[in-house]
This record gives sequence, C-alpha cells and structure tokens, in this order.
Amino acid sequence: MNPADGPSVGSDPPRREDRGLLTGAATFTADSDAPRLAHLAFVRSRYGHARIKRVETAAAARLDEVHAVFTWADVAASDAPGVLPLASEQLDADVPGHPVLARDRVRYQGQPVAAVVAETPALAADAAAAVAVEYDRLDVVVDPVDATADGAPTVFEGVPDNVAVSGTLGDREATDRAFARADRTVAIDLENNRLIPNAMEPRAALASYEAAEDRLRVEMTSQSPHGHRSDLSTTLGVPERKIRVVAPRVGGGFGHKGHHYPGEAVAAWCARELDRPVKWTATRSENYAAGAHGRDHRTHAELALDENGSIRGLRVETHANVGGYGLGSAPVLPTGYGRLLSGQYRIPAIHCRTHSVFTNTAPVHSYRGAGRPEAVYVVERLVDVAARELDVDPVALRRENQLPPDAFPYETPVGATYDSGDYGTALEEALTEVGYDERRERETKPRADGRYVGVGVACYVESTGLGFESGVVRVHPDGGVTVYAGTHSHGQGHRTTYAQIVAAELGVPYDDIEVVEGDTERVPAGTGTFGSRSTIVGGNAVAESARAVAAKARRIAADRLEADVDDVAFEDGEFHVAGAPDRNLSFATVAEAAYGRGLGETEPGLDETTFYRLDETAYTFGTHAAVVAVDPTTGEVSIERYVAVDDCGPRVNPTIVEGQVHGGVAQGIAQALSEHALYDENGSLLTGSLQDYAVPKAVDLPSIETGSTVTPSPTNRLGVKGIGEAGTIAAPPAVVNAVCDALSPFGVRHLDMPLDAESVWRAVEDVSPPT
Ligand code: MCN
Repeated sequence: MNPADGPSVGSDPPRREDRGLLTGAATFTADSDAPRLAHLAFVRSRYGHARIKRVETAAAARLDEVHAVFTWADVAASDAPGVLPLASEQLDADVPGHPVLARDRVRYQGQPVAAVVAETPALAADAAAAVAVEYDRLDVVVDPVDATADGAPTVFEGVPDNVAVSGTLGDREATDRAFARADRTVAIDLENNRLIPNAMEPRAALASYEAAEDRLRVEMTSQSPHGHRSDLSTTLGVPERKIRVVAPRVGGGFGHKGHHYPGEAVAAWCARELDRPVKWTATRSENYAAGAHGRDHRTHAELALDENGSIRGLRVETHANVGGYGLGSAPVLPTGYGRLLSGQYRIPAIHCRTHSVFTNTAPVHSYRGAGRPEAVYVVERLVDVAARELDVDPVALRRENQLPPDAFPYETPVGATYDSGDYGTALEEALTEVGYDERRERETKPRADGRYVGVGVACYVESTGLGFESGVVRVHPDGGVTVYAGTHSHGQGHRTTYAQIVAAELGVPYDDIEVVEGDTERVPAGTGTFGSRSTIVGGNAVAESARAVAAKARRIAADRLEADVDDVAFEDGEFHVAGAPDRNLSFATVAEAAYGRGLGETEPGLDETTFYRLDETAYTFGTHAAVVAVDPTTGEVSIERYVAVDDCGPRVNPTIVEGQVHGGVAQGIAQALSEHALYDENGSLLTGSLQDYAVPKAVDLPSIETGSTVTPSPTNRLGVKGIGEAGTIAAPPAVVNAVCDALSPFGVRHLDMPLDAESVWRAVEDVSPPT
C-alpha cells in the first residue's frame, strides 16, 4: 500500500476508538475483576463543616462478609502518610493537606470519614450506612466573597481570612494612569457559575497488591497515569517504581480525572493492608459531592476606552472559590486565568488581582478550559457592555481593538506571548456564516411569534500545550509499528491521530501503526492529557521519534543496498537507490535487518524515544457566534444558530477537531443556560444528582456549524495548536452576549449564568417593557 493513499495528517480516518464504544465491547475500570476481589465504600460527611467527635465502627465491622472498617486512626497507624499532596508551597498559608480519611474535622459535605471493605459493593454500602459518626457542627461559608468578610467562619485556623493565595499580574500604576486619562470607563460585576464535570464514566479504581514483590497495581480512571503514580507514591509512602498505574479506556474526564482524590488512594491503601484486590466505583452522587468542581469566580472588571473606542486599560479583581482543600495547583490563579485577560486585543495596560478563597464546598479544580473560559468570559462580556454604553456595534469595537496579523509574536501586559494569529479572518468568517449584518437590523423588534432575537459573538484566545511528554516509536521485526505516548486519551481519539502523525513522518501505512497509552510500565514517562496539550506536546514527541526511526531505517537500507545514505530514497513503502528503482528493499525487510538478521554497520534496533519539551505556549483562537430567540413571557431561550470558527493550526484529523468543538460547545452552552452547582447556607449540595443538576439533553442543543482557519504555530515543528477546550471557552460569552442583545430593548444590561427561564423571565419583569 502506498502510505500516501492511506489516512495521513489532514485526513479523516474514522476514530479507531469508536468500534468498541459503538458495539459495547469496550470495557472500563468498573468492568474489571480479580480473584478474591473485595469492594470499597465510603462513609462521607453529612455536613459542610464539623468536628468529628466519634466514629463508631463496631456495628458495621460485625456485619457478614465485611472485611474491614477503617478510619483515620488506622491510616495514621500505618506507614502511609495518608495525605494528598497539595500545592502548599504555592499557597500563602501553610495549611494541612487533605487526609484520605478525615482526621478530626470535615470541611465539605461528602469528605470521606471512614472506609468499609466488604465482599460485594452492596454489602460495603450497607456496612458504610451502619457506621455512626457523631459530629459537632461548625459555622459554614460557601461563597468566596462572603468567606473574606470580617467574622466569616474560618475553614483553616491558620488562615483567618480564608484566602489561600492572592496574586497580581500586570502593572498597577500604568493601568491606573490609563484609567485616569480615559474618556470612558465601563464596569461590570459578574459571576462565573460553579460547575460539576459530568463524564459518562464515574471515577473508579481496582488496586491489587503483590506481597511477594511488594508491588501495587492500580487500575484507575486517569487522565495522567504517571502523574497519579507520583501522587499515589506520596500519599501511600511507596516508591514510584513499586507502583504500576494502568488506565484502560476512560469514559471522559474533562479535567476531573486528572486530579488526585482520596477514593483511588484509599483503594490502593486497603489492597495493601488487606493483601487482596480492592475495587471502588464512585456513584454519580459521590462524584457530585466529592469530585472536583469547576469555575466559581466572582469578578469585578473595568475597561478604560478612548472616545473613538480604543481600549486603553483593563482592571480585574477576582475571588475564586478553592473549596475545602486546595487540590493541586488550581488555586494559583494569575497564571492560567490572568494571562489570558488581553483576549484578542491590544490593551496597553492591564492589572489583575486574584484571591483564591477556602470555603466549605468540594474542592474546585480545573474543568475543561481551567481559567481560560473564566478569563475570556470577563473580556468578552466587558467588550459587549462597553459597546452598548458607547452606542457602537460590538463587532465594530472588536475590530477596532483586535490585534492585526502582523502583530505576532505579541507580548501582552499580563505576561503572555501570543505566537501567531489571524483574528480578523476568523471573525469575518463567523460573521458571514451567521449573517451578522442582517440580524443586527432586526434586533430591536420582536418577531411575529413575539420572541426577541439577539446575536452575540465571542472572540477568544486560548493557551495550549507546555511541558514535556515522552513518545516512543518501536518498529517490530515484521515492519509493524507500536507508538507509546505519555498522554492518555479519554475521548479525544489519540489512537487515531497519533497513528496519522506517525504514518506521515515514517511513511508506513496507517493500519500498521498501533498506539499505546495509559500504562506506566509500558510508557516510559508522561505528563498526561489536559490543557489541550496532547497533540502539541505528545504529537510532536511521537513525530520526533518517527523522524529518528525513519532516518535510521534509511541508514540500514543504505548499508544493505551498498549505497550512500543520501542516494537512498523511500517511496511507496520501499527504500531504493536513486535512479535505480530495482535496487530496493521493503520497509519490513529493513525492520527485520534492524534486529540483527542481516544488519550491516548500523547499531541494532529500530526503536526511538523522545522526551519532547515545549517551553512556549501556542495560542489557539477563533470566533463563535450565536443567534438566540428569547420569549419574554416565559424567559425561555432557544439557540437558533451556533457558528464556531476555530484556528488550531493544521488539523491532524478535521473530523476529530470538529467533534472536539461540538463537545466543548455543548458544555459551554450548558454553562450559559442551565448548569449550576449550588450549596445552601449549611454547605449542603442542592444539585447533588443528575436530577437536580441540569445537564442539557441533545434536544436542548442546537446544531453546531463549524468552520476553520489555519494559522500554523511557530512553536513546534508540526505547527499545531490544541483544540480540546475551545468550545467551553467561547460558548458561554457568545450565548450570554446573544441573550443580552435580545433583551436590550428591555434595558437588560447583564445577566449572570445560567440564563435559565426563571432568571431571564425575572430580568424582563424587573425592567420596564420596551417602548
Ligand atoms: N487535534 C487535531 N489537530 C489539531 C489539534 C488537535 O487533529 N491541530 C486532535 C488531537 O489529535 C486529538 C484531539 O483533537 O485527537 C484533541 O487534541 P488536543 O487539543 O491536543 O487536546 P488533548 O488531546 O490534550 O485533550 C485535552 C482536552 C481537554 S483539556 C479536555 S478537559 C477534554 C478534551 O480535550 N476532555 C474531553 N476533550 C475531551 N473529549 C472527550 N470526548 N472527553 C473528554 O473528557
């Protein structure tokens, strides 16, 4: 087969992953079994904030087929530290870490207090219900602004103001000067609603302990197997070399499965303590109560402008909810969030101040977009509000301030260096597609059906990539190829796209290439899949290895053909001497030779490993446009058109890229219109199940129309940028801008997400009817 005829970069082979998913043959961690398998269930805190007076385990332990009931005292008596590593060194305060089972205090509803291991999941759940916990309830705070008020309940004694860490970016004085000189200033207060990630597959782990070798094997739902190995090593006090993390198929993650939690760590600890395999599968409610949530920002932002609409300055102050414990690096806001505050615009002065605040809610961590949706929402709402106050078209204001294509590389006042971009082209394409001009003309009058139509756009810039990844390309003696990568696809389709990249670089048929991820003993090292980094970092890692393998194969062929290496060409799957096509060798013959069967001077093996490192970020960008119709009598919002034009550089697989955009937009629309994780004043999660937390159904979503522009990134040889999060970043401001546009005849200036029917209806009722 001529590889050039097969799928390669830029083509659309169907996702290899889908056959198993569509036929139901795919298996997940919860499907795994083991001899003598026991099951783990947790006793979780009923309260948002309480001291634990007593945990009574005897009744549960006496139940049939209950193998053990553990509390913190048992963990403390073992050789495991039992505490999740936090980003403590990055915090302003030296707070205690998250114990895998509560020590003497619980700081959020759902925090694990005790663990029960029994013969079946049902027996474990029954036994967990038989554990009696006596609490002394403490005052609760759930809102990040309220938590900084004088007299607010204190989550950690050592942090009286509840502020885990504060930070600033940009030049305060220059920004204040820009505001002092400005012709106009515009301010907005907005909330970025708290969300709960909803992967189809809840978290799960099956841990086995091999006592003779003192080795742990933890099969788990992970986006970052090597990262989890390292976290487990710290929490369990077991060297990394003694832990094997295997992540089989993972049914979605959205950031949620990149973090380290008590569930998986306790399963591994129990397996060691009991010397038998132990499985834990989270219920949906456990995932809701005690998995990391996302977003939850309160922001005050101000824009300074000239009278001609040139933006002169931006000031932003944000309180972000960290939850009961600062997991990982999530609390450190200025970098992931503040760095994006210049958006697509030339803004001479920006200052951003952030406060990451402890509250009695589940830990908040990265959820698809992780800081970027929050930043883009601030900028894109502010620009729309400014346009309305200046009485100019929101698109005209964007055009006035957008960076031109010759501005790159562009250094923003908040420390980002944008690599490449052509923002205007993506904007114009989206506007043409959505029919922007004709829709604007209809803006102020209701349609015949009484609905008000609005159109909104959001222009975004998104940081993608960074860090290191390993990529191995191993050619087998028969010419087949296995690729190993340190990333871990959990829906993104790396088995397809990495094979396309390697097929293009190596020139072997796509069907001869297999991709392996998700096993710390088969893959040398890895960082994982998050931050839309896999293609740019992992893809370049496997591409480098493929190039090195191709070069070596050519040397071996030259040896065998007794020709100069520069005279050897590789075409149609064969090496041949230039000008002498009958002096040729197949790729498989060269592969066989590489393993010693007829090897000449060249060292044996056809197997290369690259530790690829990316120090510069690639900035994906685009424009999304939404057309909505709002019924002012019911508050119901329907999205009539949704157009997404994204630029992630060359697309390895355009269909996969579009799929990524579709999924992200669906989640972004969900944030804009329906999803909201809510706690009451006691710290009880009100939206603790799919029944209460309004994940949209397919009928609630519009048809998503995708377009693209292609601006390669100079940061990497493939020229690619990431695309996995673009939809969740652009959709919320596009939809909210469109709804506010539709409601402008009613004098509605801003509405906080989610724009559900009740809040839209109330907003319309609260203002005077249009004249
Ligand atoms: N791609 C491409 N050409 C490009 C860029 C990407 O063909 N120029 C392809 C990639 O090769 C890959 C997919 O698009 O198959 C996404 O690639 P990339 O943007 O590199 O993102 P990652 O693979 O690192 O995925 C992470 C990203 C994040 S951060 C979240 S959260 C997320 C997401 O991807 N969670 C997902 N997409 C998801 N999709 C599914 N189905 N499930 C999730 O949990």
